[in-house]
Amino acid sequence: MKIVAADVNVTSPDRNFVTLKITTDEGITGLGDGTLNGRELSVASYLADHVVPLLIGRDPHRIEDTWQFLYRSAYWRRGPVTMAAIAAVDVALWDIKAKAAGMPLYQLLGGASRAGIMAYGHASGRDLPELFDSIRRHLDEGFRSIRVQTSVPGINAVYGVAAQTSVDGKRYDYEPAQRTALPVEEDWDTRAYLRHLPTVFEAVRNEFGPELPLLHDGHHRMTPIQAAKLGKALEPYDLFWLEDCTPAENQEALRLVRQHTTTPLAIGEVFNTVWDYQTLIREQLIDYVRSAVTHTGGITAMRKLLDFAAQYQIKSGIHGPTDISPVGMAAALHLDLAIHNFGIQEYMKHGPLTDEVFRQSFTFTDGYLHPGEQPGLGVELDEEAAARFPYQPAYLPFNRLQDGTVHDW
Ligand code: EZ4
Ligand code: CO
Repeated sequence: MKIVAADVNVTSPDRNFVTLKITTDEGITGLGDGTLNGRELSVASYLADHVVPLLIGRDPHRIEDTWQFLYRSAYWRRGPVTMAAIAAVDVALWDIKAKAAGMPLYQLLGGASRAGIMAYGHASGRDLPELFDSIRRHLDEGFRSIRVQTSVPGINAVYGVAAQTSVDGKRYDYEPAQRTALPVEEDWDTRAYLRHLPTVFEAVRNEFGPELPLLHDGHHRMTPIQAAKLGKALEPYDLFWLEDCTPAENQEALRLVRQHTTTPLAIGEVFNTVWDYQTLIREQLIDYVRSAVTHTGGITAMRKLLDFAAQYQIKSGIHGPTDISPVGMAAALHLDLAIHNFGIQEYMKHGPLTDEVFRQSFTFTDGYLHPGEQPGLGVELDEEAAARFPYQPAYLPFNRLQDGTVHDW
């Protein structure tokens, strides 16, 4: 087989998505997700300008060779734009291989290791009544694990709270990127957050009991000692995980957090290679790997990363926000089903327009996702529908402290 075409599609139903479609001389096509929230056009350009010309004429079955060729021949290593572009190619090639085999992709990855994929949803509220309603709604929808985010007294806009007014009026669940010409400015106060959050988890445990797995995302805002303090304060409420408690650049920060708390730690949604985890995994400083298939070089690289983690009893918690397209989600689901060290899968439902553009075969039943039995990934791109939603600039917000200092968002 030979690759005869590779086309980059940028579309904005509900939000922006970058999709690579690879076509073979046998008429089989494969899809890959290259969406990088707020920086979509950079990946589209990296693909169209530098990757597509290299793909034409190659054998689509040679996935490992193509991955190594794209990674090593660029000379410049890593980085989210490069790794998202490589992921788009890698996932499209796996889609093609599985379609050629007439099997759902998870079969080529070793077959199912479980019946379904436990997913967690995003509950949030500006106050406790609103948060409890949101948790109940998620339970009604079937979720059996729930992430909890709330507003904090004294802070106007906090990451993860869906009911905060959005500038464009279009938040369909919690989508932090907004279609504005400039990034929206939010505010932050770590001490106010540290005082408030344990009271929220105490109230949630009192209302919903001890069994429900609860998660929380610190979204990179604490120093190591603050994160250690929060982890300790949350121990009575038995979190499934505390995510991104410190900024991701410094792996050694997790040593300090780890020394002080038994709250399980998850990190990695902004990482893009196994190297970002070297210390974290080898020293067993984390419990869950949060990378997205889309931002980490695709299935080929994620499989190796998760196999490395497995040697240390560290499990998967693959990133699955709305900025991962249905194609990227499908790739995650096939991997989740096949690997042994599966932990949990993040699942935020996409908006209705996204579902018009991407036809999907996955199911969500009683809290468990399944990628379905279609050959390949099980996702089709409706290019006519996609063309109705041209790219719209959108940015993630940023934070300033009370005195005006820019803070991690
Ligand atoms: O803010 O994907 O755990 N999920 C998250 C996400 C991220 C967005 C950024 O694009 O932290 O909501
Ligand atoms: Co996160």
